[in-house]
Amino acid sequence: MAGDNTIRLIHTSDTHLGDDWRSDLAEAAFARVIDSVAQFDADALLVVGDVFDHARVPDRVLEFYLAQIARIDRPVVTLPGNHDLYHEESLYLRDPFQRVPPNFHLLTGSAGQTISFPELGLDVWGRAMTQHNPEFRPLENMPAGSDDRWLVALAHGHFHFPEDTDLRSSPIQEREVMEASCHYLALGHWERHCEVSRGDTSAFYSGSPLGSSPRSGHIGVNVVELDKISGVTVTQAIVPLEGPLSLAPDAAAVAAGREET
Ligand SMILES: [Mn+2]
Repeated sequence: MAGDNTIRLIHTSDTHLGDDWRSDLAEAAFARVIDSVAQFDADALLVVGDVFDHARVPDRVLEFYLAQIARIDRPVVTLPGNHDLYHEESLYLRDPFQRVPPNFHLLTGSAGQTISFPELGLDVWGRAMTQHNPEFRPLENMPAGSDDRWLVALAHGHFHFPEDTDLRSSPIQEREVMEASCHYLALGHWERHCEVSRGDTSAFYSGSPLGSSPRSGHIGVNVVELDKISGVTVTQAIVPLEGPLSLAPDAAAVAAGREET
């Protein structure tokens, strides 16, 4: 099963904007994520939770996020995580989010929500986290996929390996990944890049831009190819924080990044 077109997505998470310790660095890293969307000619950007470090970040930081999104003309889908929960006191309900760029999309449905991009043949699904506890299951209620559209699921939570005996908050179980109906499962919550594909489901943590890069002074993002012939291919791209970006992907850097996984 696959979509009947070919698209490319950039997947990131855990940008922690407004981090009290290294706010400037977190912002520089996210600006570079935005640059990478154009560099890799991606069709959309996925930001899978913990976009902001805590609920009290100043409005300036929220405005920074939206201004960065406004720099590109591709859809940007944001999923709230445990640092930026979606509830009645959520930062996503504050004033700056009353004036969002047209390409900004926020998953707000706590029981699950699909945002469709017909021009891309793409459905993006996710559950907005309202509480970070063992009862919240990020993959619960994922809809069935269709035969002619890509289904990409966003989930912010903790993947449980078979040897993990204690149940963590926002758990994601191996069986749930294996049985997931999506073509690609874009995960957030972990700092590091990590593949947790099971069965026919391609599932990856992007890691945070800075935490996932094996090279200092660089960021890592996941480049996700959804190809109607070859299916799903995920590559970790390593992008320098400063300096010009080449228009073509840096193949050597991409290869170096993969060795670290
Ligand atoms: Mn988290």
